[in-house]
Amino acid sequence: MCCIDAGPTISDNIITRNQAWYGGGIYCLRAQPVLTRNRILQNWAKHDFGMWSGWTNGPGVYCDTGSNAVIRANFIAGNRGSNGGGIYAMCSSPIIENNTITLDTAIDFGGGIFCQHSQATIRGNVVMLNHVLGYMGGFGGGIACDSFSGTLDSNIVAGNSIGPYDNTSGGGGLHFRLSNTIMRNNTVTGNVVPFGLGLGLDIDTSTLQIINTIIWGDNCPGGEISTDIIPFLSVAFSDVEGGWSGVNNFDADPLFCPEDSYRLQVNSPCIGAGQNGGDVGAGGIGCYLCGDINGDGAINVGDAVYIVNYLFRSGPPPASPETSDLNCNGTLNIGDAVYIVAYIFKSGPAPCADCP
Ligand SMILES: [Ca+2]
Ligand SMILES: [Ca+2]
Repeated sequence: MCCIDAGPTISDNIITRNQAWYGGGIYCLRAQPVLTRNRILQNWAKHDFGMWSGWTNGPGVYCDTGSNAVIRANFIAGNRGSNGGGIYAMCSSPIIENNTITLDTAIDFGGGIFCQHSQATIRGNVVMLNHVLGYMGGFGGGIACDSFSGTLDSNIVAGNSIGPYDNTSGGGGLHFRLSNTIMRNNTVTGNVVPFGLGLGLDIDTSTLQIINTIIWGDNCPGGEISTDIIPFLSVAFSDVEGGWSGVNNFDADPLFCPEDSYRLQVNSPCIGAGQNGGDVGAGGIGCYLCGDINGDGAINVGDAVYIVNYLFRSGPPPASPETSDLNCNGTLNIGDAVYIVAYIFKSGPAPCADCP
């Protein structure tokens, strides 16, 4: 799709396996579209033009000059290009919120999101398992920001990676260069840089204020945070593995729930440890019970009704996909509805009883 000088609402589409020089899935120029609830999957930014053939920018969504797109509640996965695997913004001001951005690949910057010469509000997203190849140095396995200003609030940035090709790479989770950013209530964890500067969070000549954020469990040789100009970095009320100087920071296992939602167990040290007694991190409190599809804390007929509504009547999605796959076959479908009915009414096996 291509939006030039336009402001359409683009919702509930599946946009998959397309290829373009810029913006494999959706390209915007001087546009103000609202993109919502789309599935933008496995698109490529690539051209095949003689000796210049190669990967290009923004394979999923590309916001080019003067685009103030609202990108909300989309599932953006498996896209591939040179920069900004899921979303690429250049000289634009997008609002990027409540999206799931996963399994996207970039060569150089921003496996999930890359904002360059842009302002953005990046809020409530799950940016997970994206990858930067980094043949000649790669930055920001999850999110990269270059000449950026904006806010990152309540995002989960987890399990993103760079490499393993070059030892000048940095920022398995996030990378900032020449940027001015406030980060509040994010969870940054499980990001990987096998070689190089390492680091969950790499900060190059930038002003960055980090509040109420978990930066923990990233697998990087240099530690959780790398920065060249420490005076412009302020970290407060945050849980940083290995510790970090600043007001009310701490270094303690955040006690994530076992279902990989990055929610916090009820005895987590992050609860109430934030500014003004708020919580630290993005994931919410309390673990999901396997089989509690509607997330009300109990397993009963309400959960059977909920999953049938979701599968057949466009009802809201389960509170946690992981704990709603009752028969543990990796998908949510009628089999799970049958399973919970059998458990409640026919003494069938307990939800997730056969899970590894
Ligand atoms: Ca329930
Ligand atoms: Ca299932």
